[in-house]
Amino acid sequence: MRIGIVCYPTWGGSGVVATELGIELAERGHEVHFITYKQPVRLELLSRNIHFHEVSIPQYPLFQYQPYELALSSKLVDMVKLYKIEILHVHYAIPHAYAGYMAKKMLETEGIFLPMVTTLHGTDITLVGNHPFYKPAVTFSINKSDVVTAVSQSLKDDTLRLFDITNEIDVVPNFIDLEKFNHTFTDCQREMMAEPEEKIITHISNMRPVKRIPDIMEVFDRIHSKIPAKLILVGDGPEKVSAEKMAREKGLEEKVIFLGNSSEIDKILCFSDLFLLTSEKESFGLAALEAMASGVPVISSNTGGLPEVNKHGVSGFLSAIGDVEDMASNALKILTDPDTLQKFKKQAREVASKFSTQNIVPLYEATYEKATRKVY
Ligand code: GMT
Repeated sequence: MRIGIVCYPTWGGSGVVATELGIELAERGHEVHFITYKQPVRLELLSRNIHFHEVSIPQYPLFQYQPYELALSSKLVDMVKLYKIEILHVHYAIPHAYAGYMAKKMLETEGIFLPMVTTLHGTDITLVGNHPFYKPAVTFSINKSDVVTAVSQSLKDDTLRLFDITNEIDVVPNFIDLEKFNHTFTDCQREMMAEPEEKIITHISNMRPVKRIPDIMEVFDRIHSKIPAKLILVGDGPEKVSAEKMAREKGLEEKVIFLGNSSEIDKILCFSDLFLLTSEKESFGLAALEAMASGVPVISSNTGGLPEVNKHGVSGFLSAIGDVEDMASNALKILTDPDTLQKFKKQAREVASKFSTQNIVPLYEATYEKATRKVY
């Protein structure tokens, strides 16, 4: 099939999922066209089956806000016609589903019928999308999509609770390329990060308030007071500065390493012993799945879709949001006994294997077939 993918090209789960999906679909013989304002960060290599079309917005002094939806929908119309794109898959409802629907309607006037699949990722529903300023447009674009998918049952339930939905929603969980995270590096370069006796705790996110970065620092402080440990924080965002301040105030500046954004997540996870994810909201928790696929157990909050990914007592432990004492005690349960750590590492990988590319990508292909049947 010729598939158009619209996503956010920046660091962040929805863009990563869309990019990895496009790469996998191309490997399975589809022709994939990414249509977005920048080349997606994880799209390092353009192959014969992968194309990237940049959406540019001409700057005009009259506009206080540049009309991205307009530029995107016009670009979609052009690309669909030029490359004979057969299906449009938009990731993140705002504003992609809205722009996609406008493109669909414009194409219809020329007798071109474009099926559209919308994938809901999380904050487009739970944080931003239900703001009264956006809600009518988000509801409309979900209801007008030919097929709607959500990345977890929890996100589906939230969508049905928060919006007036008349459309069906299919759950298609996020997926992981297990091979990429099956560390075959002979040298994980652990010694660059920590002393041999130190355990390495990792957190990866875009460091927005929803991730509760102060909880990460509190949990680590409690772990560090009991065993030698280092904390590696990967990513960048508004909470980074206060995390740096907290590390200094707690006298942990030598023990907390800020790595910034990285495209070498697999290598960082290779030498990690434990992954922390303390979020207030998390529709799925792709970062937790990446950790599990690397054999890194996860200590997380029990919000949203996290219990669907991180199995309590198997791949790690779940705690109530903000319960840093429980999180630290669970972390120590795993870290202080080498046999327990090995057991959780193995189990984390086993749980992750349920979300393999091979298991999940065919579900997306099936949604494309379903959307096509709806339109024709
Ligand atoms: O919160 C993030 O890390 C970014 C955000 C996004 O929109 O890119 O992630 C959302 O989508 C990811 C991919 O489906 C999910 O794994 C994350 O759980 C979800 N984030 C939230 O729900 C807060």
